[in-house]
Amino acid sequence: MSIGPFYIIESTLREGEQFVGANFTTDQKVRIAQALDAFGVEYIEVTSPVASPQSMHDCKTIAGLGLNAKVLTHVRCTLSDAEAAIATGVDGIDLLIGTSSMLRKFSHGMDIPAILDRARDVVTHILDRGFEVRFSTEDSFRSNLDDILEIYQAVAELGVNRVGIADTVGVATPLQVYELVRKVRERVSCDIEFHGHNDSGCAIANAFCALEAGATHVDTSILGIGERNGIAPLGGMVARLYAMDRDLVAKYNLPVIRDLDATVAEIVGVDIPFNNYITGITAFTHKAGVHAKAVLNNPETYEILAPQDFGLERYISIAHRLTGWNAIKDRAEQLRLDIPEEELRAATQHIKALADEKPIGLDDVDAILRRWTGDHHEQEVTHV
Ligand code: HCA
Ligand code: CU
Repeated sequence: MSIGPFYIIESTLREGEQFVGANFTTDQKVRIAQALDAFGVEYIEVTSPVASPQSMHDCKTIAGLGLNAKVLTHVRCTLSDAEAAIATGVDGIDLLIGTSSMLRKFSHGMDIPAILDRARDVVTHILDRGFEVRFSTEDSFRSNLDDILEIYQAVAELGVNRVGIADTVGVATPLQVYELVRKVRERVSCDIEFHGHNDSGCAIANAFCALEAGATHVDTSILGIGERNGIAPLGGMVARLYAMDRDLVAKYNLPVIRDLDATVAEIVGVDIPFNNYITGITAFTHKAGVHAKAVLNNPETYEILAPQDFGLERYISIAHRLTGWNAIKDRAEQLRLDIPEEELRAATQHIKALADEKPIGLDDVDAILRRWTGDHHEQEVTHV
């Protein structure tokens, strides 16, 4: 399986603004947009200008920053929303309409022929004005397959740049995503975007499978923020792609991920989860003696991501009962202590026994190693 050319639609400033903790100021949005641009995402999606007066202002502001990334705004499939979007100066417009029976009944009340009519009007209107258009069906996986295929085909024939598949409720599995993208691929020749929520933990896998099946665009947000528990996180998506082939993400400035995660975490008032992809505090920490030994010999033994490629460092944890003498030896070398192997092995046993008795820290290990050299010398002195 391989992945063709793909593009990231970074939606921290749209889907991410739907995260309960997000109340971005204009300045914060500008900071985030500029950092995303420095990272190198191809698209930045911002909240609809009709959401509020500030949203209108922010949409225009981001569109006017002169970023390398194309700026998109995300609106309902109505002529008035489309008009408002056109007036902001964005590069493209992402249209969305609900196609599941539930959304049709409880949201806009239109049946499929009415959706098709509406799509025709709005898409043509935007294309005539020279804007890039994407047309997406909300809750695609709980929509009738024939309905959405018909809609995709109709809008593709009108000339949209992309059709969008949305797993709005995070219900899809990677295989289902793969199959649906394949079916859409057979029906349309335009680009295909995938937007997937993470309610059941499949967001990254689903986005990745979409690309494997021939999708060209995937939506992400920083730390995955969005409605409920959000969508595929940018960092995790990059980790997934890098793990398949580093060259896939060579076009991005990877160390910026750390700043992006830290900045957005601070702005929305959350901590970066300890087990986060790339930037979690333990993402490059090795512990067990067997792991530590192998990583010291060759990091790739237990690392599919090279921390230095992300401007980060690995950490080998040695102050615990699972430690091994190779890791302790490495620490002794860092401290410039010259301790013979046999002694190091004995010191390691001592550290393990002590860690069984109580939690210990690196300071304790260092003190033991220093003492061990001392003891050792004293013994030699006594022997002489
Ligand atoms: C939402 C809309 C959306 C849109 C996705 C898209 C979704 O529910 O707020 O435009 O592709 O998840 O369906 O985010
Ligand atoms: Cu969404």
